[in-house]
Amino acid sequence: MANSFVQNNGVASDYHEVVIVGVGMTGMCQLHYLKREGVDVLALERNSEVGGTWYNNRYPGCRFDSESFTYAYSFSQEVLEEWDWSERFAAQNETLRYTQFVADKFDLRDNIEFNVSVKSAHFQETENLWKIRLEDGRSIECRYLITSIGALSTPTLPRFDGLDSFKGESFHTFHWPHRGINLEGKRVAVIGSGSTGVQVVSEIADKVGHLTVLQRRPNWCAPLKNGKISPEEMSDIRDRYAEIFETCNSTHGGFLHDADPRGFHTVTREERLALWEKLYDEPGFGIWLSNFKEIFIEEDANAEFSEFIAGKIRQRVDDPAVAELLIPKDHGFGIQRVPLETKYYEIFNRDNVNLVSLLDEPIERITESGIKTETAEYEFDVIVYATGFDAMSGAFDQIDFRGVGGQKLIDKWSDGPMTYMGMFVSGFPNMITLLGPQTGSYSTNFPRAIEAVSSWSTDFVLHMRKNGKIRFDAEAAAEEAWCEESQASINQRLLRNAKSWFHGFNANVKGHDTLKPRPYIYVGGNPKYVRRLTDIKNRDYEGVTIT
Ligand code: NA7
Repeated sequence: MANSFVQNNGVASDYHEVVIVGVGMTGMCQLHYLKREGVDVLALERNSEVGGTWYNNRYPGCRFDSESFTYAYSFSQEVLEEWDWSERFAAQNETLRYTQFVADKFDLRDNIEFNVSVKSAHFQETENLWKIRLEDGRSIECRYLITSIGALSTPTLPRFDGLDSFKGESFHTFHWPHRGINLEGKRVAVIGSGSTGVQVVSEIADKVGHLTVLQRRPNWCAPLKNGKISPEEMSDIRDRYAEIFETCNSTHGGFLHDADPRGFHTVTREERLALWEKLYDEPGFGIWLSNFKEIFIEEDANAEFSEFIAGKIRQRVDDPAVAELLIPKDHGFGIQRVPLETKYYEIFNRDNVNLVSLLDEPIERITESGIKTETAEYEFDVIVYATGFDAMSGAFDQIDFRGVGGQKLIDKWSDGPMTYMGMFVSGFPNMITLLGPQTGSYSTNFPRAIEAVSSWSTDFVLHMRKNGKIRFDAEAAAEEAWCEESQASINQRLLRNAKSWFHGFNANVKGHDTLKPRPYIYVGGNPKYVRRLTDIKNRDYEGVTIT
């Protein structure tokens, strides 16, 4: 690994042209792209392995809801030829193995330091460098700092009294013990009914003694319809990879699924029902993304479709009272992230599963032996918190980022993020936030967006080099305009009303327990986002001051 040392205030520190923080799917891609261009790059990873999300999350049931073969990296024909996916929606351990396979193939580990946490990153104005301090006391300097620290990498626990008093085992799903845990015969509580909670409870219901699902607001879930991929199917997929990625790059969400071209109002109700029945029966996010566009824009269209899904829930859950508890009343289908499920609703027909609605009986405290709600006391051996993440900006808040004039990023973002394209933050020169808030990636099948932004930022670093430049910064006006454009992309859609992590909302985190005035996501779609990036590059990096 190329590296050199610079003297700073008499202290020698490790120097690299680029330092990447975080080596999940995004950091790996960025590292590979820079490495193959011969850039001196070091990547820092707090885990002992690559993989990010797929390394950390070990809870039972953890798997893709993107089709495996659309989630894969497309940049290497060799990897596409050599890697077989075993399931349409691969489980966590398979995806982790995939990331390790890619890391080995491109010798990425040579440029990664594992088990290191970044404590702070301060921009050095006179030298135009970033000084990064690690938790172990060392420091590293770099010309360009690239963050790929994850959108959902800061788990959050509820703010209940007595959290530490529980005598049994309890953990957040993100911290599910890597050694595994035997739940046989145990009384298990799972708090939370987002994508994670839904995956966990569906997987463990028939393996535990008794399962209590503690649900605050229900979500609209739809069938995943997973299945094995046979060798013949894999061979067919391999033959079609080019076409698959071309399609993904052309759709709003970066999936094979794309909106029905017909207008909601131009077809009859029977035709709408026929489409919905078909989509409900098909694998993946089709039910969300291959629907009529109006579902996400018009209240009435959304209500009609939500009622269709409510009917499905009523059909699948035996007890009508339980079915009603599982049907969201505060938001329509697709306005929040849709959990994809495998026999989720059917678990509530089992004798060993019960549902506690926290809207009816909020949790008062955690006790030594379990959970006390306003109306009852429950005893458990294990409590699982599937309570989500301090999304998108949470990982940034963990590091003391300081830009020009010592400005703290956390202060700049106190009313919500301000970025240019989700990639640059004005006043924080020489920093690229690959999966930062307001990137196009959040409304996209991640790897499709990851490859686009990593490739763009690689070109950008090479452009800086080629032109002998050493400093860039986003223009404040460009940043302002991007915030407005991101907000406009949200305002057009019903999701503007969602109280969800899409908007950085998290009732468990001080400062995030009310909606912020600024947007966290850009939902204009991947093709439009990538076109914007291309235009910016073609216009000599418009909106970025390069000196
Ligand atoms: P989510 O989608 O943020 O879900 C968190 C769940 O936890 C949700 O049902 C919350 O209910 C519930 N929650 C959070 N705090 C509490 C408290 N204090 N009391 C009761 N219930 C609570 O996170 P996930 O991990 O499921 O999914 C994150 C993403 O990972 C997912 O979208 C995929 O992209 C992968 P609430 O809705 O706030 O009432």
